[in-house]
Amino acid sequence: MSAVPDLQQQRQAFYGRADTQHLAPLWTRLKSLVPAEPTPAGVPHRWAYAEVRPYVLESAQHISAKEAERRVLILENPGLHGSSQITNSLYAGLQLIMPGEVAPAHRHTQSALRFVIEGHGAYTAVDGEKTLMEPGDFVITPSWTWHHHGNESTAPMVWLDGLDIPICALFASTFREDHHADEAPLTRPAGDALARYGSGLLPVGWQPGSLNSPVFNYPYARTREALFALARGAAPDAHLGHLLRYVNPADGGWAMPTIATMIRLLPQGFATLPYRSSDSTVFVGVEGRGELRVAGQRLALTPHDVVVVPGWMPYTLHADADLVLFSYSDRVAQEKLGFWREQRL
Ligand code: GTQ
Repeated sequence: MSAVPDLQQQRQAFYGRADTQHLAPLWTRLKSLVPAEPTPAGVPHRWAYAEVRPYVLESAQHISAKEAERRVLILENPGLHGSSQITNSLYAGLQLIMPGEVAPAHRHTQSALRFVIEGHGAYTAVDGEKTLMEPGDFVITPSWTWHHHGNESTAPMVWLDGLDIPICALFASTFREDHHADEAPLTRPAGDALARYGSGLLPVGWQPGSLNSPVFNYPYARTREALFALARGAAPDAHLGHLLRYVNPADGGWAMPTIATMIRLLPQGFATLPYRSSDSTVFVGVEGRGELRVAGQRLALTPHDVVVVPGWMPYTLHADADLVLFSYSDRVAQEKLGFWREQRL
C-alpha cells in the first residue's frame, strides 16, 4: 500500500518542479489530447426563428447599422458560452438591415456567407458588385474583399451570417480594414457575376483570381429548381435525402475555401437513417416542416429555424412536409487537411 502513494507523490512533486520550467507530462493528457474519436464541442441546439425574431428586430431600436458597423445577434452555442461560436470552428449570427440603412464597407481575412431569411431586395456589395437578395439566396463574401450592405427596399431584411472566425483565430491570421467611405466603389453592374460564370459557361482564357466561386450569389429560385428536379428523377439517399452542394464552377470544388455549403430536400414522410460526420453542422430551415433528432432530443425545423449539431453526433432528419434545409460546416477545410470522416449507421 505504501509504495503506490509514494510513487504518486513523487510524480506530483516532479510535475510541480517541471511546471516551473513550463514543462508538462504528456502521459497524463495523452488520451484527451489524442482521443480515439472526436469529443463533441458544444451541444445540439435550436434557435426557433419565431422566438428570436423579436430580439433581432428590437436591436434596431438600440443601435443603427452604421454605428454598430454590423448589427448582428450572434447565435452562440449554449455549450460554448462566451466564445461567439456556434460550433468548434464556425460563427453564426442574424444580421438586420433596416430600410435606408448602410452597413459601412470593410474587409477582413474571415470569409462570410449570407443565407437570406426575410426581406426582399436589400443588397450586399462585394468586391465591386452589388447583388440584390431574396429569401433562400446563398451569397459569398470572400476573404479580404471590400463589402458593404444596404437596404433600399421598404422592409427590414434579415440574413444568417456564417463566418470562419474561429478558423482564422486558430491560425492567428486575422486582419481587418475599414474603407474610408461607407460605400466601396462599384465596378461592375449588378448580376454580372451570375451571368458571366453561373450559366454553365466561362469566358475563354479566364483564370480564377480567388479561392472562392466567381458566382457570389446563388439565387434560391435557381437552387430550388435544381433541387426539385433532382428529387423528381431519383430516390433520396437513405442517410442524406436529396443533397446538393454549392459548387465553384471554375473547378467543381466547394464554393468557398473554408466553409462547405449544401442544400437538401427530404420528401414528405421521409426519414433518414442515422448518420454522423466529423464536421459540426449548422442547419437552416428553408421550406416545409420536420425535425432533427439527436442525443434523444427532437429539434423542430420550420422555415428560418437554425439548428446546430456538433460533429460526430449521430442524427436523423424527418420530414412532415417536403423539407428544404440549407447547411454549412467546415467540411471543405477538413477534407483538404485529410481529416474528414463520415459514418452511415
Ligand atoms: O457582414 O461583414 O456577422 O464582418 C460578423 C462580422 C458579419 C459582415 C458578421 C462581419 C460581418
